[in-house]
Amino acid sequence: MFYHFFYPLSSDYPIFNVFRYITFRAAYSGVTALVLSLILGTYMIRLLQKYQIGEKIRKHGPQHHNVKSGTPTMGGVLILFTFLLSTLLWANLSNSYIWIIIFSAVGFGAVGLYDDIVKLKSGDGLSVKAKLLCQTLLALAIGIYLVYFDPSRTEYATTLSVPFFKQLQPDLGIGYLFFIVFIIVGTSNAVNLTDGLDGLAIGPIIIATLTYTGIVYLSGHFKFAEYLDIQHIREAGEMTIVCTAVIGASLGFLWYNSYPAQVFMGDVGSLSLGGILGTIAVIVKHELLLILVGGIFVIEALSVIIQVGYFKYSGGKRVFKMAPLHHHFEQSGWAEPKVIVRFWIIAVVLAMIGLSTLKLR
Ligand code: 57M
Repeated sequence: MFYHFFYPLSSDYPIFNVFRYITFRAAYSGVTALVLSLILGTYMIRLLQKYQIGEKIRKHGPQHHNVKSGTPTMGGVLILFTFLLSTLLWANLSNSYIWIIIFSAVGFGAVGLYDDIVKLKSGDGLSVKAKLLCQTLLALAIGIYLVYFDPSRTEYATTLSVPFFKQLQPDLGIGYLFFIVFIIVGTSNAVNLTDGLDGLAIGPIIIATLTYTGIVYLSGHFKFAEYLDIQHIREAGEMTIVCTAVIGASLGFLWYNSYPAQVFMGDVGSLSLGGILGTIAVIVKHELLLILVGGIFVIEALSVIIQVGYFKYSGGKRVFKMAPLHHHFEQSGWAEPKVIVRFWIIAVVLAMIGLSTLKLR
C-alpha cells in the first residue's frame, strides 16, 4: 500500500524514491510485523486465556507435558494477522506472487483454524483424509497457476533445479505439477509434526525463511541470477518483502512461544507457515533445496513415517522411544530446552549448506 501511495510522489519529492527499493521495504516489512506481533501478543494471550482457548494435552505423551495443559493455543492467528498486515502495507500489490502467497497463507491457515476449533469443541480434530484433501486442493490451485498461467516463468515452467548440479535441470512435464503439490502439502504437514516443543517449529521456520529471503532476492535480480547461473524469475524479488514479514511475525511469536511457552501456535500457525514456506520454495524454483534448508522438518516427518511403518509392520515394536523424533530425545532424558536449541543448531547448519549450493555447483 505504501508503495502505491508514496512512490508516485517521488517525481515531486525525490525522498519518496526509497519506496521503490525492495531492500528498504523488506527491512521495514520485517520490523512492522515484529513490532505488531510483540504488541498484540500480550493482548491476544490475555484474550485466549479469558475465553479459555487452551491446549488439551494428549494422555500418552511425555509426562512433563501435562503441566502445559491449558496453555493458550491458536497463536498462529497472531502470526497470520501481523504477516498479512505487514505484507499489505509494504509490498507492491500488483505482483501476482504476493497474492499467491497470501492465498496459500489464508487457505492453509483456514484449514488449520477449522481443525483447531473442532479439536477445542470435540477433542479430535479433522480426519487425516479431510485435512489432506483440503491441502491438496489448495496446493493444486497454486501449482496450476504457476505451471499454466504464470507469464514470468514460461521458459522453465516444468523444469526442476537440482542442488549441486548446474546442468541437471530435468523437465518433468505434467509430473512437475504433482511434485509441487507434494512439496507444499509435505512442508505444511512436516512443520505441523515438528510443532511439539516450545519454539521447536518456529525457530527452523525463521532460519529457513531467512535462507529463502536471500535466494528470492538473488533469483529476482537479473545480474545476480546470471552471475550465479540460477534461474532468473522475473518479479520474484518482491517476495523478499513477504519473507521478511514472515520472519518478523515469527520472531514476535517466538518471544511468547520460547520456553516456557505462554502460547502455542496451533494448527492455524503450523499448517499456514509450512504452506507459505513450501509455496515460496516452489515459486522461486528452489523446490528440492527445501529438503536441505528445511531439513529439520524432513527429519521429523521421516521419524514419524519410520515409527508408524515399523510399528504396523512389526505388530507393535518401535524404532524410536517415541515419535516424532523430539519426543525420542525427551524420553532419553534430554531437557526440553536442550532438544530445542540443538535442533535449531542443526537447522542453521543445514541452511548454511543449502546456501552454499548456490555456488557449489
Ligand atoms: C501434532 N501436536 C503436538 C499445539 C501446536 C501419526 C502421529 C505420529 C502424528 C503425531 C501428531 O499428531 N503430530 C502433530 C503435534 C501438540 O501441540 C499442539 O498442536 C499444534 C501443532 N499442530 O501448536 O497446539 C503438543 O505439543 C506440545 N507443544 C509444546 N510447545 C509448543 O510450542 O510443548 C506444542 C507446541 C502440545 C504440547 O504438549 O499439546 C502433539 O505432540 O500432540 N502424533 C504424535 O505426535 C504422537 N506420537 C505418537 O503417537 N507416536 C507413536 C507412533 C507409534 C505413532 C509412538 O511413537 O509411540 C505424540 N504426541 C504427543 N505425545 N503429544 C505422542 C506423544
